[in-house]
Amino acid sequence: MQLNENQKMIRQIARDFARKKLAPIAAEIDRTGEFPLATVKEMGALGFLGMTVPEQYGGIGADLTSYALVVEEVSAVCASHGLTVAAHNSLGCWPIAQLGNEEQKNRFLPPAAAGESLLSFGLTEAGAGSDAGGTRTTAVRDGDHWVLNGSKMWITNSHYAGALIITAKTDPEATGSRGISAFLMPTDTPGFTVEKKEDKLGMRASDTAPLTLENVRVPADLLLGEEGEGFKYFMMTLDGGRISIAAVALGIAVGAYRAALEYAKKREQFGRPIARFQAVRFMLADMATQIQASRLLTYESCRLKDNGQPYAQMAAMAKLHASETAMFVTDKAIQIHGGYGYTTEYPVERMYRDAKLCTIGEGTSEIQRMVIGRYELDA
Ligand code: COS
Repeated sequence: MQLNENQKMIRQIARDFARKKLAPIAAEIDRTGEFPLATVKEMGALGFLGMTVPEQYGGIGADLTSYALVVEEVSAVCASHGLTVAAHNSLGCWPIAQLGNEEQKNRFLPPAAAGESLLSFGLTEAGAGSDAGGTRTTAVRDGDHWVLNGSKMWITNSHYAGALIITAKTDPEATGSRGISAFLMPTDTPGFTVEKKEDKLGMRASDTAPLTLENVRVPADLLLGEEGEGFKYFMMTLDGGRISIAAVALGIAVGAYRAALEYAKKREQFGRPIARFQAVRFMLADMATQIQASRLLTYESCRLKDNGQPYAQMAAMAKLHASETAMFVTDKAIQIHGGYGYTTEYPVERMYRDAKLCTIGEGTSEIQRMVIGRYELDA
């Protein structure tokens, strides 16, 4: 893959930061589940939290490839940090930058890009996961406000968000995916509560929580885009989000591969490094091949999106392939480590647990196949 000088420089900055600042804390924050606010702020100072935000709103205004390189490098060392960056940029900043009016962009993007506070995306509900159109949260117009009631689940970054994009049904008569709208909601709005952080298998230091909305009054001028167009907006947002999760998954696979390769070269059995055995070498060959395929799909999605070409199917392919690859590679990385890999002494068991999220979040592998299949049949 050809990178320009700027992209190489950004990748190096992210790689150095991850090795210096994230490697020493990754195992500990996985154990405690503590959100790493200090290093997230440092990522803000480096510009990682405003990667896709245009410069006029305080961001870096980088191309998507540069952004994905940052997510990949960060995730290779600590996927909880990678997911925090990914959700903030692609689910928080991107829809505001694309769909917001000038006032909304000027208000919400600069603090988000500077890392003063995160942005979050409140879409999923207990009964509306894969069936995202099943949104039950309601928004009823009351003068110059909308009054929101309902609840959301699995919302990333919500305890540390300054504002959220919340989806709610604004037309109770509309069926299915119709009649849903998107709102920008500052998190200090009365009636809004972020509930207890979830205790998860992996991505343990990433912040995931349910939300409750009780008579939350949102000013009408915080409607994002057009009323009733919310479903399309979050489908578009998820198309891009899938590239981000592909980059997270790719990073996890790269991190596990690096660890397995290093271990295989050092670990001796039967009088020689295990990398000299064909059984191990074949595993490494399969891992490297799958990683390369994921990388090509992920960065091709970035290229298409940057060039304004259709990218939704490629993004779903990248997300599917990279997340399944992350599972495959982390599994093999543990196998290569043998008993040591099954302990918390080595990072590969954490990576294995982190990888699982990528096959579920922002559309399960089954949803990705559904999306890919639709494009095949419609072509
Ligand atoms: N971009 C823009 N518009 C889109 C779109 C996209 N990617 N996908 C669908 N739409 C539009 C359709 O064109 C259709 O518009 P009209 O009503 O004007 O015809 C409308 O949205 C409804 O589309 P569709 O009928 O395809 O919706 P479905 O309910 O069948 O849902 C899937 C389609 C399953 C693909 C969708 O619900 C989905 O992606 N689910 C997974 C959600 C997910 O990832 N959740 C995890 C969130 S983690 S933040």
